[in-house]
Amino acid sequence: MRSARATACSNIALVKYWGKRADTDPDLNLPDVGSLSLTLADLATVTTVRPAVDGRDHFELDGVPLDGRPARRIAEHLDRVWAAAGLRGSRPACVVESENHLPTAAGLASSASGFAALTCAAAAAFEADLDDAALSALARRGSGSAARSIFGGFVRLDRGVRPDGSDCVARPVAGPDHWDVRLLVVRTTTGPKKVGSTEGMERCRTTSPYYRAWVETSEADLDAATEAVLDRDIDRLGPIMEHSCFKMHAAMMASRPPLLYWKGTTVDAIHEVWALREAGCPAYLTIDAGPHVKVLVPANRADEAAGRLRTVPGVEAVTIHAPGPAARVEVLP
Ligand code: 2P0
Repeated sequence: MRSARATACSNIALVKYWGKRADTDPDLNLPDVGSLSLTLADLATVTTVRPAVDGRDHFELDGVPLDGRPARRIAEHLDRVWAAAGLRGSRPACVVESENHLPTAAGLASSASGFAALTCAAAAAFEADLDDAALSALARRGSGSAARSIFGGFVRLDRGVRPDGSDCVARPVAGPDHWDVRLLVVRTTTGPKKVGSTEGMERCRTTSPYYRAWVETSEADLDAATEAVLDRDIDRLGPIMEHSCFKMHAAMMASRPPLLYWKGTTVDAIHEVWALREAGCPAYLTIDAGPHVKVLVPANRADEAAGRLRTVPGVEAVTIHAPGPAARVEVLP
C-alpha cells in the first residue's frame, strides 16, 4: 500500500434521507428514500491514510486519538474498501489522520465529509481502481449522507429497489457552477445532540405511524426538486424542500419516545425565514437531525438574509456557504 490524502466537503440535503431499508443487509446501509443535496464549499474533512510501521491501526481526529465505536467504524470501513479493491490477504494496518475544517460556527455533523474523505483516501492508498459511483457506494456504507459528498454541486442519491443495493447510486445532477445560490447555516445552540441519526432513524421506522407516509411521498419530492434545480427555479424548489423537511420532522416527532431535535430558537428562526419571504426575499429552509436551520437563498440575497437571521434572539452565528466541489485525492510520496 501507499499513502494518500483526500479532501471531501460536507453536504446538506434539500430533499431528505431518513430511514433505512429493513429488507436488506444492514452492512449495505441502504436508504429507504432517495435524497437530493448540495455539497458545500469551505466545510471539508481532510483525511490521510498511510501504512502503519508498527503493524497496528492508529486513528486520529483533529490530533486526538480515537477509540471505541468511532475507531471500530473506521476499521470496518477500511476493511470494506480493502475488500472492494479485490486484494488478497488481510488488510494492512493503517494510520488514519483526519482534520475537520468546519468553521467552529457551523454546527454541522462531519460524517458525510468524513466517510467520503476516508473512502477516497483509503481507495487510493490501497491502489483500488474504483470509479466515482463505486466510491460513492462504498462511502454510503460508512454513512448514508457520505455517498453524496463524493460529488460536487447538486447530487441525487436514488433509493433503488434491488436487494444488493446495486441501483442505489449517487450522481451529480448539476455542478457547483450551475446555479449561484448560497446555503446559510443558522446555528441556534451548541452541544452534541441526544439521539444520533442511526438510532433515531430506526426508532422512527419502527414506532412512528407517519413513517410509511414519509417514505411513500418522498420519491415525488425528489423528482420535482431535481427538475427545479435543473431549471434554477428557487420558488419551485423551496416549497418542496420545506415540505420534505417538515414531513421528516413530523415523522420524527410521532416516534415513541418522540424525536424532537428543535429548540425554541429553531422555531423563531423558521418564522424569521418566512417573514423574509413575505418581505420579498426568496429564502427557504431545511433542518437536519439537530437544532440548526439551513437556509437556501440566491447569492445576491445572502447577506441580507444572514443579517436578518442574526437578529433572532438565541441565534449564535450565521455562516454563508457556496456550492462546493467534488472530493479530490492525491497520492503522497
Ligand atoms: C440527510 N440526515 O439527508 C439526513 C437528513 C439527517 C437528516 O443523512 O446512519 O449520518 O450514518 O447513514 O448519513 C444523517 O444521517 O446516517 C442524515 P447514517 P447519516 O442529510
